[in-house]
Amino acid sequence: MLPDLPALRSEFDAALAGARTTADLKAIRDRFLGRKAGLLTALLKALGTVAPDERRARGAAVNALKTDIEARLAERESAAIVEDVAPGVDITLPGRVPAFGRRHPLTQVRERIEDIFAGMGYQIIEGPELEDDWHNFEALNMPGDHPARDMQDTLYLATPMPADEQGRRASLLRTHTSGMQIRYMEAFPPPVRLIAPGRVYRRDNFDATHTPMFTQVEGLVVDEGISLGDLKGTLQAFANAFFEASVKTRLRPSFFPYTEPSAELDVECQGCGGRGCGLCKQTGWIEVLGCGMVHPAVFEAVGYDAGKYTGFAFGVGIERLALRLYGVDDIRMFYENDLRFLEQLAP
Ligand code: 2U9
Repeated sequence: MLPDLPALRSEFDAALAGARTTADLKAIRDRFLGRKAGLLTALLKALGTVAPDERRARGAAVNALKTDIEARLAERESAAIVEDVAPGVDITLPGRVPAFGRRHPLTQVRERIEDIFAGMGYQIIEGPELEDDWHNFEALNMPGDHPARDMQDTLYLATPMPADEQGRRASLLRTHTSGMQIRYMEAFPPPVRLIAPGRVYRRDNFDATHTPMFTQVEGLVVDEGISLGDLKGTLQAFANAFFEASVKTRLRPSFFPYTEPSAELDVECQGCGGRGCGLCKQTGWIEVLGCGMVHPAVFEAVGYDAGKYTGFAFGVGIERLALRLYGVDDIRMFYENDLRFLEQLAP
């Protein structure tokens, strides 16, 4: 008695539904399609015993079932490999895309500046944010009556100490990273070629253009025969690298107590090519940094021979540069950690 085809089909359906691994499927393939003992193979062999007038229809039905079983097995066999790899887990599902973090725009700007100067052979030095009066002011040609030392501008720490030591040993939050260059020169003889990045503090309230903390990168080069030409050439090379173009620059006279002469470096606005736009407030120029030749009084303070050595220094405010670079109109945006803002400034 030949098994009837609908029963065979139901048995196959049930077996397939229960199969998970390639081994399960192989067992099903052997049972139904096996060359020697396969049920379908047996049915096809048995066609010879079927009455001639039924043989044609029976043959077609058996072949149709065989074709169907083959197709459905093949489909499941490719999927089952997946079960072998990770049972119970469908690894063909699209993966979850992890949320990628990114470096903060201020970090990107700082690292960009660091990379450029490191590429020119500069050391990168870092040091304490808590500074003393000597390193932050006195050694930088800012004596006791200098306005920048005023309580209005500088954040001092209440450190108990004898009144006569107040001035010299006062602890303060550094108002620039220049103290690091003083420390370096106190410890090492020339030549000097370094940058000092870091956070600095000023007694400001939050508004669109001020924060009580901001980030600087300062640079210092000291050797015999260092000239204003070296400063200009270095800053031009820096500006070209930073803006990835041969940019037009200009030096404007300025004043800092620790440099003489002093200047500010402007770069032609990359947004409008110097014609004037919102980014450069219609001036055609972007103010990038302050700089100058190191004041001889600074060399004297650290014990360098001011008759023998000259040097240049510069300072960049990262936030202010980033504001101009990205066309952001409120510095506070950099500190609010609003991803809608930060993601717009992704590289
Ligand atoms: C030593 C001698 C000289 C560092 C300099 C500037 C000019 C400057 C500002 C940029 C924007 C401060 O962050 S800001 O507000 N800085 O313009 N900085 S020259 O001069 C030095 C530093 C160290 C020993």
